[in-house]
Parts: sequence; structure tokens; C-alpha cells
Amino acid sequence: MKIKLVSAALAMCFSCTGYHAQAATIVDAKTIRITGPANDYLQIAELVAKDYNDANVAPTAATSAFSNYPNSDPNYYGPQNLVDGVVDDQDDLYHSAGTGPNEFAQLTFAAPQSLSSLTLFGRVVLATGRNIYNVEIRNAADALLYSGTFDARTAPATVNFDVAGPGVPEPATWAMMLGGFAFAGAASRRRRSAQVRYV
Ligand SMILES: [Ca+2]
Ligand SMILES: [Ca+2]
Repeated sequence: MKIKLVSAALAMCFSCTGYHAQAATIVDAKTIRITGPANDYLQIAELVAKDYNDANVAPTAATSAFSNYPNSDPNYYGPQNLVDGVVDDQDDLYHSAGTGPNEFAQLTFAAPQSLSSLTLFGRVVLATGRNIYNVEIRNAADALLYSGTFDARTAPATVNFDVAGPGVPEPATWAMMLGGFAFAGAASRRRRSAQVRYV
């Protein structure tokens, strides 16, 4: 009985704290690193990272890569094409020079950003595994904030992040939690006194 009451109180508490187990909260992101499938080129047409005001902050970031398509105009294949605002299947995309395991493309924010969503545009005309990306977002201390896979083979892939605080209850929620525990405690005390009385 006591266990049931405490469970009910806990359920009451956590149903209102704004927890969303399926998504991460991205506060103070410093880097977004994208890697592709093993043994294939890394190609990304565009990256859009929105802040809490729904503004794309990706163009404010510096871009870098392990390698980019050689002997070609970097305006069409260099890492800056991740954030040039142009989505094109043939150019203005990032294209790696090689297919080795170290290939990556990365954005680095000068001022860390809190993000509400991330979208990756692939080279849809190919619709191959080259458009499946592994993404890692890290803060300035290089701690991992998010890790996930984006499948942009047939359409841009978007992940929405929580914009709430990292599970910190609101004052009203604290009041309800305390009420829930007080209820469980009172029930427990009533039961104890009842046991004493009827022994
Ligand atoms: Ca582009
Ligand atoms: Ca370009």
C-alpha cells in the first residue's frame, strides 16, 4: 500500500516537470560535427541550425572539414557550402575528397548557441547512403550534448530539440511535488496509527 502511494505521488510529480525523454536539450553548443557512412564520400548540400528564436545561426559559424573535393572550385565543394544558403544537387554542397574513416565536416560557433532544431539537406539526386549522416553536437568543454543519425536520402532530415530547461521543475511543479509527498507521508502516518490502535 505504501509503495503504491509513493508511486502515485512520484507519477504525479514527474507528469508535470516537462520531461521529454525522446529529445535532448541543446544549450551552449560549440561544434556540430558530421560524419558519413564508412567507405563512401561525405556530401552535404546544406545545414540549418535554428536557435530558440527560430533563426538559422549556422551561417554565423566557421566551417572546416577533413578534406574537400580536390581540383575544384571551393565555392562549390568546400565546407563553407554547408552554410551558404544554397541547396543544390550538383554544386554549392560540401564534397569530401576521400572516403576514409576520418572524413568529417564541422561547424564551430564563435559564441555558443542554444538550438531548437537541426536540419541536414542531402544530395537527393543520388538518394544513396551518402545522405545518411551521423551528427555529434558538443559544448565548449567538448562534452557531448547530442549524438544521432540523420537520414536525408529522399528529403531533408530534421531533429527538433527540447527548448525547455534541462528538467528543472517550475515553482508550481515544486508545490505539487511537495503536496504529493505530504499526501503519501500523511497516508503512511494514518496507517501506522491505525495499526497501533487495532493491535
Ligand atoms: Ca549549400
Ligand atoms: Ca557556394
